[in-house]
Amino acid sequence: MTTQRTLILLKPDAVERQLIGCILSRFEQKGLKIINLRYLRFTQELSRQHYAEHIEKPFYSGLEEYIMSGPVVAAILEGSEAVEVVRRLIGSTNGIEAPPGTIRGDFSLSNRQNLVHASDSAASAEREIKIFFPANIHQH
Ligand code: FUP
Repeated sequence: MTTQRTLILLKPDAVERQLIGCILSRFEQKGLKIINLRYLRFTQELSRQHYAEHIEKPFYSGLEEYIMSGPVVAAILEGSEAVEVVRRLIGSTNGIEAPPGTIRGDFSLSNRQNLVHASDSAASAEREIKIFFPANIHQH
């Protein structure tokens, strides 16, 4: 077992629906540690940086509009195999298809307003942690 860190975002629909505590609890109950946490708003520049792999996709403009539509919460989670464990906890992208018991499966009916982002690989986690927590990369 490898201890890993991963980056999660509670997206604008999660904040608007007052699900911050509820969603963070799911990760804490699993045994993952919240080792950093912040509240922020996406700019267009941050969206293009975070979602760089999607800029050319047809859904990008809608995705950007959504991610900038309200404040988000960013957190670093740490635990055994955290990247894979967190991806399993959130469920597949589309809330309609995500299995019951997953966060998206329990709380979302959308493939855009799906409440939470989580890094999809260790390399993505490293890249994304640096984006959202640039000052802290050497402190933990
Ligand atoms: P995921 O890794 O599950 O967050 O999903 P992707 O990286 O494939 O997509 C990133 C985000 O783009 C999703 F969370 C929601 C959004 N999206 C759309 O808005 N429309 C689509 O058709 C697909 C994804």
